[in-house]
Amino acid sequence: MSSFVDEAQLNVRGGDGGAGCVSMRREAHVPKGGPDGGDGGNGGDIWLVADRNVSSLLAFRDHPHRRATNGVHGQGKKKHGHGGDDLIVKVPEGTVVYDQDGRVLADLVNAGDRWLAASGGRGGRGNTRFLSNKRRAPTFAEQGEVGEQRWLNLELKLMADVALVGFPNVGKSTLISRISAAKPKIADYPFTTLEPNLGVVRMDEGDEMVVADIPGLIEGASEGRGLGHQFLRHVERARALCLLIDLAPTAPHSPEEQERILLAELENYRPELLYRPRVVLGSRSDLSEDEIPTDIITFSAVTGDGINRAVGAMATAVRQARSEEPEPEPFVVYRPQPVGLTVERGDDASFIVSGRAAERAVALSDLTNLEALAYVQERLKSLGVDKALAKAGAKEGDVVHIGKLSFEYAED
Ligand SMILES: Nc1nc2c(ncn2[C@@H]2O[C@H](COP(=O)(O)OP(=O)(O)OP(=O)(O)O)[C@@H](O)[C@H]2O)c(=O)[nH]1
Ligand SMILES: [Mg+2]
Repeated sequence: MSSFVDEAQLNVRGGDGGAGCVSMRREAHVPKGGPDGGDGGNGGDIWLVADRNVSSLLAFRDHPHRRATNGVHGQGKKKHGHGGDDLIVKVPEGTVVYDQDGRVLADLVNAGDRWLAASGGRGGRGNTRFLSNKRRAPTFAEQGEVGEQRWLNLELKLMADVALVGFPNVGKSTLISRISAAKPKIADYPFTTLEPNLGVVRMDEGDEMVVADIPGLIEGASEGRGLGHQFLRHVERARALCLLIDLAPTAPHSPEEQERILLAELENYRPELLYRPRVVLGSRSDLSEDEIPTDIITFSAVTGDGINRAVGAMATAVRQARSEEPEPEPFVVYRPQPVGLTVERGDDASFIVSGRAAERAVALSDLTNLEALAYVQERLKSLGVDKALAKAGAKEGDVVHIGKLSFEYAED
């Protein structure tokens, strides 16, 4: 089945971490209480999850921003802030996620596949955590880390939920143009449609289904007549089938004959097609002059009569098909986190240190507080930053940058 490509941009932002609290215990009869500032909560993460009931990326077209909630700040009396809620963003099965440079980050093929799109910021630790023998009354706490933020490009490669199967000129393209945003060519002669058109059709409760308008089939299609195989190939990967029977008097066969021929062609091509959930609809009912067989739902795409019923019947077949499909094992896509420590030379002979832990230590700290600054230096040393700088050839007085922190290297 030719795939239908839909594209959208999405901006995701994890929640910010809450700040740690600086607080000292105050109690009657205890003149010098120790620190009791609680930690800030972590910001919420954003996950993209493939969902069978979402059929397009339309939801992102006008509203491309998604944000998870922030962590709450810590408080005195060792009260920790609540973490922010994770945000689940539903995308259609078959959504491929790219970064701004066109690299594939995730491929969410089956319902339940999930991918961490943006991590929430870590909550800052309260001053209680910086208590040590040397530091009896820490006057600093960590700030919350800002949530990860980025633009993603989403691309959808999807298959149809239901294929419209019928003789040429029965009104397949007219129907899809009426129930979706698809704009296929419509004309009063056979074989107007030569390539499938896909349209997203709204069902109830916000669910959507993808309908494929395919070229008309004729008797002998399974033996290759009228480009038969090429067209039948399009039917193959649809979850459900919708047979359109022309009720107009100009139809080349009676309604019963049309249904019989279409089923025979499908069976001849791939017998298993007969086991797909299917619905039979009578089209162009406004032109009909004869008694209509009562067992089929009829509609007119021109007058709109019976259209809702027709869509409802298609939706029922699609729901049945979706429920009969085995649930695939959900698959979690992890993006490897860059780890370790790297030291690079800047243009101006300075040194640039990067690495998650080191950058984090700097980002979380209030660098205007001398005690906090002393703590960061200790922390960087324990992470091996000093050694890495020495190894990279840093000399006394060279400028070093780590995130927002810049300082002069001192050999000790
Ligand atoms: N009166 C009436 N005419 C219709 C109706 N639906 C479609 N038509 C007309 O029937 C003709 C064929 O419609 P199409 O939608 O192109 O038919 P199709 O099944 O897509 O045809 P192919 O692409 O050739 O297979 C057009 O002239 C339509 O305007 C209907 O409900 N009532
Ligand atoms: Mg057509």
